[in-house]
Amino acid sequence: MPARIELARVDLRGRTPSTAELRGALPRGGVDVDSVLHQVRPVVDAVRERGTEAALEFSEKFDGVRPDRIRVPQEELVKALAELDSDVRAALEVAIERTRLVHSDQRRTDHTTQVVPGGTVTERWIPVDRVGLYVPGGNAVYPSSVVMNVVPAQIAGVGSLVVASPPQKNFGGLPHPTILAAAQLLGVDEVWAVGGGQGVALLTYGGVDTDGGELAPVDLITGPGNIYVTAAKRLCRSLIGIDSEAGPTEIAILADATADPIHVAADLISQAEHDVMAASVLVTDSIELADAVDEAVNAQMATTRHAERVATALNGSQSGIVLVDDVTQGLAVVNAYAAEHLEIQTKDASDVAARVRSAGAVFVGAWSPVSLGDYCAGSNHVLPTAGCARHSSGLSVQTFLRGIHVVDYSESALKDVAAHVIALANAEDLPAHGEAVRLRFEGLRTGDPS
Ligand code: HSO
Ligand code: ZN
Repeated sequence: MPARIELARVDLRGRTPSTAELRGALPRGGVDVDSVLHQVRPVVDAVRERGTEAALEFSEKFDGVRPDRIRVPQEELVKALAELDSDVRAALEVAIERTRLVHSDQRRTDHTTQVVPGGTVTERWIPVDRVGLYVPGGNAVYPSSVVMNVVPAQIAGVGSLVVASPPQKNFGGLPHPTILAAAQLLGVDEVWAVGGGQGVALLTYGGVDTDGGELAPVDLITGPGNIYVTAAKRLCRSLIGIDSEAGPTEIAILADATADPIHVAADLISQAEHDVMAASVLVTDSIELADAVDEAVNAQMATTRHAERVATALNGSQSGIVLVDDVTQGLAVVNAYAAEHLEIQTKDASDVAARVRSAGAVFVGAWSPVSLGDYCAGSNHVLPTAGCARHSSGLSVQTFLRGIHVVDYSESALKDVAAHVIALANAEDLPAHGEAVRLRFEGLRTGDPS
């Protein structure tokens, strides 16, 4: 039986904390990626130099299995889907359908702005050519994360997509069958059995498979991973793009006396289940609710499956209850904290939610728990953690697009603005910039051979 849960209390009532104090009110957990860079760098270097052979050696060393080949044969994908539990399949189909629905509305259209007569700037949105989606193996096998990464990439129009996931000893050196089934359901036919730092490196540099097939390098790698995967992404990021570095998951709940403590407790536990470093934070102006949530959390601990992990997360300094004067002060706290997930369980929840400025995703009212968003709301569950919601958004179609400005000016349109270009070029002591415009109209001034 795990220890009793004692959610730490931070009392801000009667105080007007500064932004810095608000941000510091709850310490954040995190992982020190820098500390493993020296271990991962030789792995990345070896794969760059020796390709697939090095990747297979590391798989043998770290995953305990050496797959016959990196690319999973098509028939294994078909088989995995055929053998997938029918309830899981039905649930994934609903998740895919709803996620597609929401993400379809994120498509961007090209737009041309007529700046002056004869002068236009067009913004073209072009999908990344080839994307690698990393999917962890090990304890956390999340087919839902395959959906959340693949759907926006497909809707963006990414033409070539590869899923990479560690080979599993128990599954004959293939990635976890649920991952294979999810890929097949989504129409992704290229799956590689390679994970860890070597997986990221192979996606970055490409290689030749054991049967001579090409393992083409990608342009962008998305998807979560452990500290070694994150370190490898950091090391490879000049060659490839990466999504943001995900930290431990977080849930903040802004609740008042109208909230149901049993629901609040269940939601706090739900995200704590991910990770001993997960953060579960209740912000409330009701002592009665805080006390009732404490009770409810401990009552629910008796039956929760991952009790040890949950207890460690909830008793950690990154989790707790913040007491505030009222909902307005509560909003200041949650906006400063900028949680990955924020639930609003107050009176007039939609109005309160409209005042949120920083959160990865907001869940409004009693019937929109984070678990819904993790799987079947249609929203994306790859969200900014560690306060990054102050400046970043979650994964979306936009992640997989590049906007290119196409500048098209006529002779007269350029001539009209030439003096301004020249003035700014001179002001920046870059006269050759100005000259490139001037000589188009006046010819060469010095050293002109004609
Ligand atoms: N809550 C996690 C995503 C997830 N939950 C996957 C269940 N499976 C981070 O947003
Ligand atoms: Zn979750």
